[in-house]
Amino acid sequence: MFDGFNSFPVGQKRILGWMIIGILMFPGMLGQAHAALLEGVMSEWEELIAGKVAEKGEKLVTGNFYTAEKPNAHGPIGMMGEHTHDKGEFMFSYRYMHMFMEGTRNGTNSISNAQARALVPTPGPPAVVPTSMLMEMHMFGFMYGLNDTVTLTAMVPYLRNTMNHEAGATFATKFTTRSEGIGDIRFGSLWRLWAVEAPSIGAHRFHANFAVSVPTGDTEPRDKTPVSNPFATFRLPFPMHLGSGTYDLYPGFTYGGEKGRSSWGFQSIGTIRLGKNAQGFARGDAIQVTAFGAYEIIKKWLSGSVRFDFNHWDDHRGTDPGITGQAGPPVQTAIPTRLGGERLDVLGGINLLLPEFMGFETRLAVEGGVPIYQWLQGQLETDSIVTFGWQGVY
Ligand SMILES: [Cu+2]
Repeated sequence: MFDGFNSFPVGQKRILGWMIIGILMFPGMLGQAHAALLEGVMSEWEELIAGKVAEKGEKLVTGNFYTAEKPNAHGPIGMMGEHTHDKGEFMFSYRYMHMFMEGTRNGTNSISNAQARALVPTPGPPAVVPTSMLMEMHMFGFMYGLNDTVTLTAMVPYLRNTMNHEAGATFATKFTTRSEGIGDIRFGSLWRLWAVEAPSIGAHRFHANFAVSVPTGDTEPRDKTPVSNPFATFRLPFPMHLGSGTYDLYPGFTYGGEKGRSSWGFQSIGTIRLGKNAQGFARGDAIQVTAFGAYEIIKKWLSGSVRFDFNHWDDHRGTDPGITGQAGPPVQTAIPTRLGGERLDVLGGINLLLPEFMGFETRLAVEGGVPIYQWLQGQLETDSIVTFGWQGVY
């Protein structure tokens, strides 16, 4: 996906990474007249649109990113960085994500445990087959409107992974492994680009997303398994890791629209891994493209949403000999060239806005869905994704 970028030497990538982080850290140096970065640059468009709405007797408003309090002023809770804040606003959030995977998929087909095992080459004992996995993530988020251009963001994840397996010639041995702990902490910023609105065309807002994650998550989790030495712990394969081990960049672009009780949005975010981690590999680069529509069902209280979320992620680059070189039967989740995939999910969501209390605006939201398309290379397929969330704006 980002092959051009991957061909850069690692040193250059590091320098590029630090340059971008540097830009992130000094948004205060902006002193331009417009809060939205592309205002003025887009003046020809603005004049064109202003002319159209003037025919209806309306005046075009530019540079307004503020949305009146309504439940769908924020996007579905499964999205992040989809709204910006005005200067001085704080937002705290907590999300709980529950993702359940069961059965193996190769290409777009579900396959049996015996077929999954046959995909894993082994000179010795037959491969272990993962049968299901639960990924739970608690996410603590923070947003702050530094000025009317830049919103700063931070996110601390806490993960718990549980994977069930079957092993042995007749799949008679069943066992579970777990990993749990803090994931990769992410720091970011949202940059307001351009906004226009008029009664007949609604509001249209554009911002850029930029974030970087630091490798705070464990890339060497261990647990006991009955298929190796039963008295020793085993280095768990890649999907059980709590972080990437690399500094990762997340550049992106977001558009949000609103008219009357309806709102809609589009967002695309990339994931670029800088270099390789201490174990000698990098997770695959990735891209996410998501689009939603929402409607305010009960005014000022409740909105519903439908979202399509597409994700593509590449295979790992390199491998970790500490995982692949272990004694015992092999497993599909330890093959780095089989970990790339693609998925399209459809999700339904509800946002609930509670009445403002002492200047504090509280929201509760839920979003859940299922994949409608999945392409994998002999890995566990996703069955369901649910996210609950709480947000408080002060
Ligand atoms: Cu926010």
